[in-house]
Amino acid sequence: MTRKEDARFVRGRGTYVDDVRLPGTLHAAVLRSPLAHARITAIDTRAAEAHPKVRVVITGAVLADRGLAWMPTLSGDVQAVLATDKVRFQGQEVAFVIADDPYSARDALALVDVDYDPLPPVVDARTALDPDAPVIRDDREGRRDNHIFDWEAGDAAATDRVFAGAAVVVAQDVLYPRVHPAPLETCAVIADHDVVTGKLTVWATTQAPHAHRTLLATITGIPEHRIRVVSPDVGGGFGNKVPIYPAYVCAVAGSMLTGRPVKWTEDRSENLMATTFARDYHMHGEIASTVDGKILALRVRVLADHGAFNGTAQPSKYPAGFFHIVTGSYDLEAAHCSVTGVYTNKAPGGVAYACSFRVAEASFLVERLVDLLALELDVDPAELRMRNLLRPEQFPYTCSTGWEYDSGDYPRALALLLETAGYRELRAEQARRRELGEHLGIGLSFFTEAVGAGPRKHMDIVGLGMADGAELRVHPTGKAVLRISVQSQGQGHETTFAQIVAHELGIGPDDVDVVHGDTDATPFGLGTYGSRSTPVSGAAASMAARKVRERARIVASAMLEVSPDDLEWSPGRWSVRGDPTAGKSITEIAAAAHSDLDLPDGVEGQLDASCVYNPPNLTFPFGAYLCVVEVDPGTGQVVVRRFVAVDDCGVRINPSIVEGQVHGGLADGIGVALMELIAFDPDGNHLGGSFMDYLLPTAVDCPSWELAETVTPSPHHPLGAKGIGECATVGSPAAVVNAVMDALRPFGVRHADMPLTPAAVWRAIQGRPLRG
Ligand code: MCN
Ligand code: CUN
Repeated sequence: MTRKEDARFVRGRGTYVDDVRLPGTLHAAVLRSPLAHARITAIDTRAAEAHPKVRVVITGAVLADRGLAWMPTLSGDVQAVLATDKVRFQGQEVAFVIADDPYSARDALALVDVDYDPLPPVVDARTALDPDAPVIRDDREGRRDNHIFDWEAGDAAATDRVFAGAAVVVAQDVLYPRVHPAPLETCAVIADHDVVTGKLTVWATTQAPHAHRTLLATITGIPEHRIRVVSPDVGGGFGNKVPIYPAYVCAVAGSMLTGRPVKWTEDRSENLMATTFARDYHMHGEIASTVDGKILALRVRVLADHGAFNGTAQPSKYPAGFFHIVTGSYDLEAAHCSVTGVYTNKAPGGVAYACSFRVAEASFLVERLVDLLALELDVDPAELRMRNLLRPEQFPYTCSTGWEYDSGDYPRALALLLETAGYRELRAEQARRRELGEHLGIGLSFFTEAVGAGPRKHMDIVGLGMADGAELRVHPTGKAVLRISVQSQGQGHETTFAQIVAHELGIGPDDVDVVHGDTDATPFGLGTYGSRSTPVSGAAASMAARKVRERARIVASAMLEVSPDDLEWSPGRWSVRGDPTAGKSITEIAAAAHSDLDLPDGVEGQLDASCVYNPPNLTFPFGAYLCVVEVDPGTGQVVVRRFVAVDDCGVRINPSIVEGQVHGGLADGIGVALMELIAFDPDGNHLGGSFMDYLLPTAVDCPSWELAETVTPSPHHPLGAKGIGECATVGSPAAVVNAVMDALRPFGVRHADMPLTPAAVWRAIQGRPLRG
């Protein structure tokens, strides 16, 4: 089925926040810090306020008077809404200017005079804990360092014992650099506070409208039932639109101050400089094995750069997200990982960009280590993986860091990959080409993803348990409307969720409309990230539809004057067991449920049903990827020749949407591996503030993807589906980097950090690798 929403998108009829026009709207612009670390000694707003079109200039002091200068982050920290004491990263919000039009607001920024007293910045996370490092968060009571948290998983002692006895140990420092989700639509908001009713309506481009409503209530003190968050069409999220940003709070404050709607739209540089980044993990990994390549254990230490405020968006018990899935797809005797989070003078946030809460970093590290082990043992990396993958009979499998993998057949996926790619022939071609002095590289990766957070007992964000609601209304004519808590940013929920209901009720997907992105019109839920929509909300939709089906059975039994137990279901119809001609369709039953029929007990009239789905576990999709590159040693240029991907996300609701998700994620992987980087100079100046500097992959950089699939249903999801949205972004960077390292093997290169730009590759060949 093709995507329902594309009919409006390809006609330019989508409605994004910027398309929302409210009468009397004022426009805002944000004044940002030019320095990475400085004390603010004075702010003079008089000239800006004198601008004929400026209505209000909001500073930290104005917010402080209303208790709004600081706001909670998603990780239990606080973040400055507008700086009062210091600025802590370049691009930090200092003042919010509201004017009659966006151009005047921008112009007036130049009229705000801020005196800064520069402080030395912490730019390299590896120096953040030095005793003489400048203290970034001197606002924190009793804390005089840049330390945020220490966290560990696994059994350290058992792991040390296995390492002590292991014949082979390979170690490597691996940087997963800071990258950015960079959605095409930047962040935007319109806040409209009605002074008469006290109702606040916020149009925002968000992935989690309900969570934002709760947060806005907490921050502003406006009662939650008087807040409505509307997230219309969203032009890409990739995690960038999970948090609340300071300008959103300023827009609310601005609307309360002016009594008018206040609109703010970020530009590209602001988005790249100041909104949530991804990764920035300095990892040290060790892998232990026997001489014949049985992998025994993994030991990992991480230094995590969280920027100036700890605003990572992940379940609160997991400060390093799901990084402890670093054991990957292998059967290990022991594993231990520890993560230390530090503050630096960089933009806050973290985790975003199709990462599944740090599975991206974990998966990249273990797949690099396995390749390095193959190099050390001089065995084929495919062979080494095949020998060590979990076997199907081991599922459900509890790994040494505590995850319970629900289902999988890993050897089958790897075998399919090798066959689809023609692995043996590829290796033969590589050998031939090497003799000609050409540098073909073949890289593999195998990943296990963990998506679909909760269960709510173990997982919450700011105290909100991770479960999702769905409400299904069936109209008298049998047409249905599904209301869901998750919010599509391009994933096609209007199509797939209609398909889920259609499948359960045996009606056409065109007979089901999906409503999302409006807190007044949808049930509460935690929203779309961590590829949780299908595993959690999809399950809620399915269970609500099954309740409708059961209700329909009772109505049908009254219509047919038989016991409900004597009815059997076939798609779209309840009929008398053994007599398929005596039956009633869902459409007939819906009409009867709204009619003057005497309804039996258990049906109040109508067929509507709802469900709050609390997942029993995450789902664990997996995949095997292979990348073929050619490297020009003269220039360091890498060209991706082929990319073969086998994905298993359980039952696929819409195969073409799944393929689209995989295509996008593979492109992300090429971007991260070869070109994307948020870099800083030693003063903390941000060096990637436009798409000229922050390179995104285009079609030219991508080969024609070669996809294959296996289907291992999730045993606990009602439809057997697992999430797919982030799989390819998680799994693909390792395949690309492993391919480049394979190509560089004749030069004795073992490892080089991403992004493998021509300069980085050339330096690696020269034996002088660029270091993060
Ligand atoms: N699907 C399916 N069968 C499955 C699994 C999924 O048909 N077995 C369908 C789903 O029903 C849905 C799509 O594939 O239409 C993705 O589903 P899912 O894996 O549940 O992921 P989410 O919908 O929760 O999307 C979130 C995920 C994340 S976290 C990021 S980041 C990301 C991604 O999706 N951001 C995206 N893909 C994106 N795609 C687009 N176009 N834009 C983004 O911002
Ligand atoms: Cu980690 S980016 Mo997605 O979960 O929104």
